[in-house]
Amino acid sequence: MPLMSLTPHPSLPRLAKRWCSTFLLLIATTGTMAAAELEVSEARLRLLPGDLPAAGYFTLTNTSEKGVTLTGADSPAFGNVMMHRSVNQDGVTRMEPVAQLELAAGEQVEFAPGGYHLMLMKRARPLVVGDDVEVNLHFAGNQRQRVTFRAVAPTAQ
Ligand SMILES: [Cu+2]
Repeated sequence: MPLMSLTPHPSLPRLAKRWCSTFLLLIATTGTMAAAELEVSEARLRLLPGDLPAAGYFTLTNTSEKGVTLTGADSPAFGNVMMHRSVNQDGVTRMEPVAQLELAAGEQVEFAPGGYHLMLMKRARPLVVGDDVEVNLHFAGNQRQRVTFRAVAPTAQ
């Protein structure tokens, strides 16, 4: 019996294809905006007990000279992040999904209780008040900006 048997080589085209898609993925996830173009302040994450979703609040200012479109967010600390808006209709407050939010040059938008908010679901790890949580804001044109949110108490505004 031969000690070494001839095993088929892994197909080169397949390897090349796999490498290419990895490479493309890297390009797609490293597109970050110049920090000067967008300002995020008061980024906070309001924790609720148990598995209840957390709410993300912040103020976003478009300091660039052209419009930007916020399209969503993700976070390594949560399985699912959605962009919502609370609306009051006939005395009843309900939430509706927000697909995207356009900010003209110089415009500022506030994510705050009673209005726009990020809804962060499926906590990937336990979080306590005072924790720093990374959140990536997504913008049209495959741009993203990493923001550190501070975890705050359920009663915080
Ligand atoms: Cu919500």
